[in-house]
Amino acid sequence: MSTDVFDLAGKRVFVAGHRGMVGSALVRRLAQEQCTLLTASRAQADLRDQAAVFRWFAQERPEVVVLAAAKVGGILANDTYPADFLYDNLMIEANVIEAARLHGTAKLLFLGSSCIYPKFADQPIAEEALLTGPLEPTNEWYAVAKIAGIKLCQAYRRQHGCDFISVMPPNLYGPGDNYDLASSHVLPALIRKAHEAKLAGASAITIWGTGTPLREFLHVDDLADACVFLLQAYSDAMPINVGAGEDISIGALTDLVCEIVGFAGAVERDPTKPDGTPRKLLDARRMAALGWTPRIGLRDGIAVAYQSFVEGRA
Ligand code: GFB
Repeated sequence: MSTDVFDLAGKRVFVAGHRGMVGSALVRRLAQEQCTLLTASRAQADLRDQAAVFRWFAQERPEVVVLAAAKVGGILANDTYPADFLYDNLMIEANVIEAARLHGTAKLLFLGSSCIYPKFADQPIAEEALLTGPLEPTNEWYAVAKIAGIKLCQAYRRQHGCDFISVMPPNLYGPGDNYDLASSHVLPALIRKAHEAKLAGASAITIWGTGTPLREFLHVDDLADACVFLLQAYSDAMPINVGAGEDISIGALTDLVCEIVGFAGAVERDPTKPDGTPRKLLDARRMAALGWTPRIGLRDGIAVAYQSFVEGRA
């Protein structure tokens, strides 16, 4: 691995997907750096459209790209729309990565997900576990697209000498999250369910599955900080995990959210909904060895996310 520091100062930095939860956190974090921020609305460049992406890159010539644009969703959305999750993500990655090469982008950071690792990988999951076993079926389509993105970065590094890196976060949460119950991830769903039950004086909320799966949650502002750190400090074909260091069962997470929201009712389970993978705790030792660790604890992070959810509704 190269230990050269890549300097962001004075560079034109494109955040692809700036309206999403991750992209908007990156925009907030990059505002602290001495770089010029570039964004593209869907009307300016639909990232699934190769001609539009190539045109936009020819005009704007970003020197750095953070590829945070993706079709994302929770377990049910992944399971219901496999074609969208596979096609949209493949197109976005292929178009942006090839455009970055064509137009001489000096550094590109691709965002993956912990679901790229095998369903029954040894825990915590080291980067080397990639492609060592079958995937979790509920999100294999999304995972295959994200694995293709990692492989594109590795292939472009090998064939073209491009400094393209890949970063694997666990489940993310924070401001700008999706609170639509049919398509969201678990944490925003629990916040909304507990809040609405509290307001309605309901006696119970219902969660999906058994409540036993374990998940690791990282605040999106920690991820954005890690990405800025890695843009400057990491240059290697090996994807790198950015984790929170611990996981929690969905049942315990529900209790924590209910406590923060102030909902004291019962928790019921809907066994017709999928549990997904039993556990996906990332091994973040590579990242720690570089000198980066997360700062936002889960309880504090959920309290802030809940506050911004309430403000958003007001
Ligand atoms: O966050 P989540 O949708 O996705 O669900 P995954 C995590 C766990 O929470 C599952 C349970 O065991 C769900 O059954 N759960 C309980 C709920 N109640 C709810 C609820 O009301 N809504 C939701 N959404 N879940 C996704 C992948 O997997 O994680 C993506 O599908 C991506 O590809 C993302 O990797 C980070 O953690 O199971």
